Amino acid sequence: TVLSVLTGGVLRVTLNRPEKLNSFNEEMHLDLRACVQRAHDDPEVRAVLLTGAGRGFCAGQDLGDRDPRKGGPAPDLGHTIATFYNPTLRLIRALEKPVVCAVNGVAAGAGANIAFACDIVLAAKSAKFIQAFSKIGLVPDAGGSWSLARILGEPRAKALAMTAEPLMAEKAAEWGLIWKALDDETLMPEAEALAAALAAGPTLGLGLTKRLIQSAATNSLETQLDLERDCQQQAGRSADYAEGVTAFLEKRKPEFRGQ
Ligand code: LHQ
Repeated sequence: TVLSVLTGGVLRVTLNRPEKLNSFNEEMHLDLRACVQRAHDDPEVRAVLLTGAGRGFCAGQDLGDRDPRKGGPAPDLGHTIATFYNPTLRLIRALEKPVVCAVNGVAAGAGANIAFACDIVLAAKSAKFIQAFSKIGLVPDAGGSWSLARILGEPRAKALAMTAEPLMAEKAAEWGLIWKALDDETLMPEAEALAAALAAGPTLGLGLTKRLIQSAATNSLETQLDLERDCQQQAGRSADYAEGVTAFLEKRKPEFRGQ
C-alpha cells in the first residue's frame, strides 16, 4: 500500500491505493509509519519525499472500512487516532530530517492534515485541500485543528473545518498553508529537485533548524534564544559547518556529508 525507494539520500514514499484515492486502511497506516521510522533509523536517508500514486494525494480514512450499515457497535475512533494517526504525525514532526510533500491531487480529511504536518509542501495547481470531516459528522484530526488554527488563525480555520469547502492549491499557498502551488507537470520534477537538494544538505543543521522552528510555537523568546544558542553550538561542531565555511573561502560548492 506504500511504495518506498531510496535514491541519492531521498526516501521517496508513495501512498499507493490509487483506486481509493490513497485513503488509509490499517495496512497503509502501518506501512507509512514503517517508512517514517526507517527515515529516523537509517543514516542513508537524508530527506523524505511524500506523495500519492494516481490522481489523488490522499482521501483520509478509508470510509469503507467501517460501514455503519453492517451493524455492530459504533467504532472507537479515539482508538484509531491513538493507534494509527497520532504516532505517525508525531514521528513526522520529530524526524530531524526534511520532509517534502508533493500533493499531486486531492487531499481530504486526514490526508490534507498529514500534508500540513510535513516541512515543505508543494502542490499541483489542480490539487485541492478539503477538511472533509464535518461532512460526516467528525472533527479535524491528524493535527489539523492545530496546524490550521496556528497557520491560518481561527476565522479561516473554523470556516474551512465547518464548511468543508475545498481550498485550491494556489489559495493554500497564498494563505501560507503550503510553500508553493506549481503547474501540474512541473510538480514532481520540482519536488524531486528540492528533496535531492535537501538530501545533499547539512542534515544535522537542517534537523536542528526544524526543531527550532517547531519549538517556537510554544517557547517564550527567552527559552527560544537559549535553544538557538544550544543548537548553534551543536551545528558549529559539525563537519558540515567546517566544510561549508571551507567551501565558501575556497569559492567552491560545499560537499556536505550530513554530519
Ligand atoms: C474513497 C475515499 C475514502 C474510501 C474516495 N474512503 N473510498 C476518519 C474516520 C475514522 C477514524 C479517524 O479518522 C478519520 C479521519 C478522516 O480522514 S475523516 C475524512 C475521510 N475522508 C472523506 O470524507 C473524503 C471522502 N472522499 C471524498 O469526499 C471524495 O472522494 C474526494 C473529494 C476526496 C474526491 O472526489 P472525486 O475526485 O469526485 O473522487 P471520487 O469521490 O469519485 O473517488 C474515487 C474513488 O475513491 C471512489 O471509488 P469508486 O469505486 O466509486 O470509483 C471513492 O469511493 C473512493 N474514495 N475517498 N475516504
